[in-house]
Amino acid sequence: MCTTCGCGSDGATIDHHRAGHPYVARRRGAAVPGATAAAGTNSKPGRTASAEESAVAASAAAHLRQVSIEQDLLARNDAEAAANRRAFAQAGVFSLNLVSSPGSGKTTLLVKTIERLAGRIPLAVIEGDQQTSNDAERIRATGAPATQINTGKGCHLDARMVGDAMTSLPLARGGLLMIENVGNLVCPAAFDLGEAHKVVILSVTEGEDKPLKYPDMFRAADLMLLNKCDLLPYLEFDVDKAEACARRVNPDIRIIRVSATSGLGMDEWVEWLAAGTKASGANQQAKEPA
Ligand SMILES: Nc1nc2c(ncn2[C@@H]2O[C@H](COP(=O)(O)OP(=O)(O)O)[C@@H](O)[C@H]2O)c(=O)[nH]1
Ligand SMILES: [Mg+2]
Repeated sequence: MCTTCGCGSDGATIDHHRAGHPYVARRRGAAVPGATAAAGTNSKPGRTASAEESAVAASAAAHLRQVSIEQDLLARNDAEAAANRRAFAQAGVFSLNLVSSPGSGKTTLLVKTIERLAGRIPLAVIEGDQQTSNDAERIRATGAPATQINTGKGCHLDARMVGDAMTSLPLARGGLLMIENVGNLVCPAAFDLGEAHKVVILSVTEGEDKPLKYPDMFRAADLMLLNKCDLLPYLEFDVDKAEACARRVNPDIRIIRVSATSGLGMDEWVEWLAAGTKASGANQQAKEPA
């Protein structure tokens, strides 16, 4: 269950492509632990609570239970994210979590990025969508390995899904793992996958004020790619205003203006990726005994 919208993740499936058959994500641990927090009724001995008092007590108990479930859920996700992060560090892999609304151009950007990195950096991709393996197929068409996660009714990837999916992907030292999250500017902000950075993609057809409307996501991201800049001549979109909105919620966010289709800004993005993979690979090598 998602803490934000209450959606479930029990129906998630992972297509371990190389295994040649769909794989149902294994369930580690128990289902969401039932919270048993009980609220006191504040009643005195010998006095029966009024209907209003009972309703207030029931509402308080429900609220406590909800808070407790959310804490359990996020704590469990954080533990699994920490395990993923250790695995990435041990493997010397630079991992990114690409988040955005649907249609901002994540898969197109990935395809173009893979084409530019060909022969330079070993990489793999995890694709997240509610249904279909269309995006994994688009990635595989480039020659890169990709695993598709279908979240069913779920609106975000969680650390468990990523931990399971990466078992069937080749992760080379000094390599790159790019995770395309489910298109959603809300819930993926709350779920750490163990990634080095969240990269938020905003496209110029979405409106300048999206960072103000969905601040959690822009606060959680270290880099914003402002995509589809090739369309600017045809739109009333104020780039400076969009960037100012992003910096209002996250003064440290780095921003690169790009167009996946025209190639604008792609050199800067690719160099950012290359620097990250180099640092991740070098960090690990430094820890290995000579
Ligand atoms: N004009 C333009 N269209 C783009 C660009 N990037 C993606 N698109 C288009 O946007 C649509 C959604 O792209 P897709 O990569 O599927 O988005 P995703 O849902 O975020 O993965 C497709 O029709 C793409 O061709 C871009 O830089 N410029
Ligand atoms: Mg996509």
